Amino acid sequence: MKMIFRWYGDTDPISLEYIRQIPCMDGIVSAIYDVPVGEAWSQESIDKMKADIEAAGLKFEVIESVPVHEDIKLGSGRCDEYIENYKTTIRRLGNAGIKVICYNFMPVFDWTRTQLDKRLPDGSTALVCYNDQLADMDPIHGELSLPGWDASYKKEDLVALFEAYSHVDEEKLWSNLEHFLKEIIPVAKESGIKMAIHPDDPPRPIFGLPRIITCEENLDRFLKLVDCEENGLTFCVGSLGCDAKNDTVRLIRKYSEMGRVHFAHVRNVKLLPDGSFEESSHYTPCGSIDIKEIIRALKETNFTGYIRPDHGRMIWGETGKPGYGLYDRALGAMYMAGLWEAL
Ligand code: CS2
Ligand code: MN
Repeated sequence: MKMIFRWYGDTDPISLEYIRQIPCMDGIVSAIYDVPVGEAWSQESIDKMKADIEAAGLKFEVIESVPVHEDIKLGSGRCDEYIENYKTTIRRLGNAGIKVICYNFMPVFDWTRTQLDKRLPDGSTALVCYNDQLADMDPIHGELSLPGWDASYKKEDLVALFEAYSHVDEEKLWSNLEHFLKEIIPVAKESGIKMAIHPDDPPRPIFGLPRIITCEENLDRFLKLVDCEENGLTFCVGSLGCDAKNDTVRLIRKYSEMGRVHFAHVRNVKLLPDGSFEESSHYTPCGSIDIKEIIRALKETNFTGYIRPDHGRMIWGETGKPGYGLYDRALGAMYMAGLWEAL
């Protein structure tokens, strides 16, 4: 496995120098953030990011994410043009030596939580998703108070998007995904890149919007849409694991054995009886997922892909981007590296 760390580019309060000081770190996973969704990334900005990361003594081989424009997920509007732009970005990333691209196919919202700074008994803060609070949120009729997303959409854009998605059920979303994959996977193959879809987080429909990358049956279906290595997974343990029906240890073993896991996101969550969840430290006793068995499954299937600590708590007085502080993610990375070494 190759351990990498998510970095948000020049505006990230965490420097590349600090990341390099985490002993097990091989490289960085990042993205070009100043390009509107749907437009192609310039070769220049990709090459500059790579040069900056390499100058800091780290590798740059994984992207998270190249976002998929809503028109592609809806299969309408400027869909074809945006797919062509996506292919251009893939080719340019291939030119720069990128090996894996993480992306997701969640309508409108990426990860969803009800609070980003819930204080845990030990004084740290974490991201949480409480079902009763989620049920009270209504991005269309109520105040849009979705933590982490308030600034991303204007109210009128959201209303239009929800209206557009009212004509897209799960089956339509599947066929739009299939069309997208049939277009881009051959380009990824030519470019030496493996695509790695990220599961929906949480893995169930929210606000009436369809979600399909959620469970074993659907992951099997996804992999068969285009049945080749380049059509693979970002196995996000914490996203899939916040549905108690997903046996993440068995699933990661299964898909890693098939050679279809190119990127693993590892974090722990504490599941509550009503299906709500709180993010916890990576350390197995702190959450509901057996992280030690996750690492064992990867080890025993000879996993050679990339792995990163996913969200961390805020500890030791750190402030910054929720889920993406330095300290707890560094602890998580070292915990995983320690398990790997011991195995
Ligand atoms: C990430 C996702 O922060 C997170 O939870 O795992 O936002 C992830 O970057 C995207 O879903 C991938 O496209
Ligand atoms: Mn993830």
